Amino acid sequence: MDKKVAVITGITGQDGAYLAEFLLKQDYRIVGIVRRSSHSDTTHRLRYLNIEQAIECIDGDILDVSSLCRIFRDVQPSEIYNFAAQSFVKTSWQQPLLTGQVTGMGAANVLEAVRLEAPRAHFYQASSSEMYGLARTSPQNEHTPFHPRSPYAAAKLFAHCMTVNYTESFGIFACAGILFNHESPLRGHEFVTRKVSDGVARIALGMATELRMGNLDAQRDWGHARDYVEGIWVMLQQDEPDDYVLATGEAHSVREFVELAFTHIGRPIEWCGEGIEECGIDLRTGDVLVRIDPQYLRPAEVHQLLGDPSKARRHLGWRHRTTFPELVCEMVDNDIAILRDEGRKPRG
Ligand code: NAP
Ligand code: F7E
Repeated sequence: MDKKVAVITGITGQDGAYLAEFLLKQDYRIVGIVRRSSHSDTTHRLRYLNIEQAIECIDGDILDVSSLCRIFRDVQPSEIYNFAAQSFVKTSWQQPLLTGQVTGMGAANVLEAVRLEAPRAHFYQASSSEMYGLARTSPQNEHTPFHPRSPYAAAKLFAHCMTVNYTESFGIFACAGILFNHESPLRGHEFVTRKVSDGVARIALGMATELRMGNLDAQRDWGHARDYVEGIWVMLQQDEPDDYVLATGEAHSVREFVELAFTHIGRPIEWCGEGIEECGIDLRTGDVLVRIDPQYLRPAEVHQLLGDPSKARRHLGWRHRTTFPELVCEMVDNDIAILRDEGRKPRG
């Protein structure tokens, strides 16, 4: 039997890399769309997972429909995963139009290329729990109304609606996974979990003395990216397209994440002060390890997100495996290992 062929946009990102690793184990041929960059090391996550050589990377950009049409025509994929996006919420206030173009219109471009060149392919859109924003009810499920709070969330909502519309209008098999935050050692350093795991690792190794944070009281439903890409794949194996929430069903605050990370390196902290005067103090030495820095606050915060993944459990048989403490410890241990390795490399 011929191999199944998957095209992944955003393959150089966290989810693209983990999905590629998973699909290789299912014996897929994998084509990754990689945008042009002036530096050569865009595939470091694929290398970290030791799969770089097994992937066919093709130049393309989701802002350029002609590149998408060319690739879909040549490759004739059975499955298309659209992960490409400007995905950092904070940046979306500084670059709202670019975020709208890439995260919103970019998805519409991919859908249009699917309609024109690969109408029988199964399509996945990376929708986001950020679309719930100022949610009216908790936990959030597939029926919860959306209230986007950032240009990123507004762009994702446009892409989400277009995905539903392409199924309803053209009969395209298009699924949107509404995914709550998922993290890993491959997470970008600007996101809060990786910022904390890297910062705490540096403090553990004596390479830094403090960590500067924004809103410690924000709560998120954090899972592990490796678990979530399996749920994404199962969505595209169903007989009918549908939308699913993937989440753990547990919310934790940024504060809890920070506390667990410091406890893990044997330097538990206690909190003192209020507002931007608040700080985290090392229980043993009395040193200030965490400070609040207003530059990390957002113009409009999403205070709490908590997902209800029961539809995915019922219909797809999916559930997360990695617990919150396991995630925190894995990320901190990984950053300690990376920093130690860098320290061992010869200089020059
Ligand atoms: P990520 O690590 O930020 O990866 C984003 C990817 O998009 C990168 O490969 C990036 O390429 C690529 N990209 C950006 N602009 C592009 C363009 N114009 N053309 C082609 N590729 C472009 O994101 P992630 O965490 O893996 O998330 C994957 C998707 O799921 C994103 O759409 C994100 O918004 C969504 N999502 C993520 C979460 C989460 O918690 N991780 C939750 C819900 C939804 P470069 O490497 O060249 O920058
Ligand atoms: O922030 C708070 C911040 O940037 C989480 C993306 O993958 O998930 C992600 O979006 C929370 C926010 O992720 C800092 O204010 C406090 O409340 O890690 P984040 P995000 O905004 O939730 C969704 C589902 C996506 O779809 C997105 O693509 O943490 N926070 N202090 C901080 N955040 C950051 N980045 N840095 C801080 O110092």
